[in-house]
Amino acid sequence: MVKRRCAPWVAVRGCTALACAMLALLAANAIAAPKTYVVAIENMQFNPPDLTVKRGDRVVWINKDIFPHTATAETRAFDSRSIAASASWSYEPGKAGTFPYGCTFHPTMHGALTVR
Ligand SMILES: [Cu+2]
Repeated sequence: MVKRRCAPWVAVRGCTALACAMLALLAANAIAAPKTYVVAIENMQFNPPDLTVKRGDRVVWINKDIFPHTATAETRAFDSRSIAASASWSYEPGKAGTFPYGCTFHPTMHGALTVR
């Protein structure tokens, strides 16, 4: 029979494989639950300009200006293409790294997405 390690807060003598498995599942869910982050595009700026997320999280760029913008990684790791006024674009990064990005329409606009 395989012995399993159990979390210390579980009564040592009462620890069963099932209890351990359930705890592990709960812990995994708590850690892995993806989050959604919003980057507002407003007044020709990305806000926040720098954002750090985890792989599998969702990032939503919302264009609050009255003209289109893009969120385009310098490496082209992601590219929203044109985001119309009042529209949004979402992206779920799958690769870790730091991705400087900008708007292809407005070269003064810069941001950075870091994925862990
Ligand atoms: Cu722009």
